[in-house]
Amino acid sequence: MTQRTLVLLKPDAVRRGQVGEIVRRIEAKGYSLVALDLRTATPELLAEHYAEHEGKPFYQPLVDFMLSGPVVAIVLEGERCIEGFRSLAGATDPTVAAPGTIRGDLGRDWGLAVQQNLVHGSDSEESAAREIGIWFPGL
Ligand code: RTP
Ligand code: MG
Repeated sequence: MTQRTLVLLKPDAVRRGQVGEIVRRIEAKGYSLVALDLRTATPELLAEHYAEHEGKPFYQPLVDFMLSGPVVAIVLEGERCIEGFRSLAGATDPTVAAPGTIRGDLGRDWGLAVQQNLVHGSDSEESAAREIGIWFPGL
């Protein structure tokens, strides 16, 4: 089942020079890049993207973090790539993310680690369609 998913390389990934390493892992897995763009998010765009988290204690810090620098927005295509990319990314918290995963290998374990976890990946077909529409309208 060929799918598309929305991946974000968060501001910590860009700041720390990990974009190439993360894209390398995505390509090594065999997923195709359908779109890739370095851009600065806006509060409006993030309010849509993170609508499900509105009202949670980590919401505003998360939005502030996502506005702290450019992100790389990517659309991937590949066989079961929604679940597959989340597997590549590893658990949300880099402290417990398995070695071999992006967050487990490259994530930092101190400070706001659960927020600064390098990548986002859509979590379902429905989220992927919604998020691709937000970041790449018309794709
Ligand atoms: P993502 O959406 O970024 O792919 O990550 P996820 O599904 O693994 O995590 P999710 O629960 O959707 O949370 C979205 C992002 O919010 C930040 N977060 N902070 N307790 C906390 O401080 C907390 N929990 C989540 C992380 O940046 C997480 O990726
Ligand atoms: Mg999520």
